[in-house]
Amino acid sequence: MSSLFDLAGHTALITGSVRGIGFSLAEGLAEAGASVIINGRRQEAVDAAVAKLREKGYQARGAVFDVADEAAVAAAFAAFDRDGVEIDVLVNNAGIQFRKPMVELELQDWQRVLDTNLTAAFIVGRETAKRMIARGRGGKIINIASLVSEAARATVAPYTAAKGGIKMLTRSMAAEWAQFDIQANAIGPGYILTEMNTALIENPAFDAWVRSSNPAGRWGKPEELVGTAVYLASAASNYVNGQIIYVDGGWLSVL
Ligand code: GCO
Repeated sequence: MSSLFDLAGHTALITGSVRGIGFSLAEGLAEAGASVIINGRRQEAVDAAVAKLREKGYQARGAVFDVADEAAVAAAFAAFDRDGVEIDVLVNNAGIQFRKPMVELELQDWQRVLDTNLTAAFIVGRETAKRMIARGRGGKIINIASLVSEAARATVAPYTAAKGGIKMLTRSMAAEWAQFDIQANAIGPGYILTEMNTALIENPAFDAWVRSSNPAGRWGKPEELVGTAVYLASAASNYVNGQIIYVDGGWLSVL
């Protein structure tokens, strides 16, 4: 049974993985045997994250590029090609949040969130899938969705629109790439204790709302997403495609 979840010999690129959910997923995939590629926009943050994983004996390397910049993505993948790096598992995790009522929202802020949280998953997914198809041995794509892939919260419209798009992009990837033995699925985290959510965690009213809105009665922890990521990255999910698995304490399943 354990071989079903073994990632030894597989290389995983996790975008936006210098901290938070991305770093936890990178660490979990590395613990399952994968060689992981840490991505971020700042060399020093990427180097620090890689060093943390290497100190634990994991196989890790860094790739510094802005996932929303098509030319930067092309250059990064050209470097992977040159170095013989073959990505077997892609986790499209990179994401930003911007909270403001829509009537006050500037177009540039809307666009920046859509570029990073949705378009980047297309750009990096396209470059990854091209190579998976050419190699002929399939692969795994895991997109990070959200509760707001299903239901909206006021003041986070661009994030919500992007995460709704992630749901349907995941299904589009499945529709086009299943024939090449690529499985594209998503993880939908509930409210997780991450740096991006600090303002919410420290707001007593918001904290109370989160705790009262899910039957687990608490925030989730980044490491609680790892099991689902290892499942979707491994042979255990070879006949699963286009799905979102919600790791939300039961939030979306109850009134
Ligand atoms: C917010 C939060 C959410 C969570 C997560 C919930 O402002 O409501 O940032 O977007 O991060 O996406 O699933």
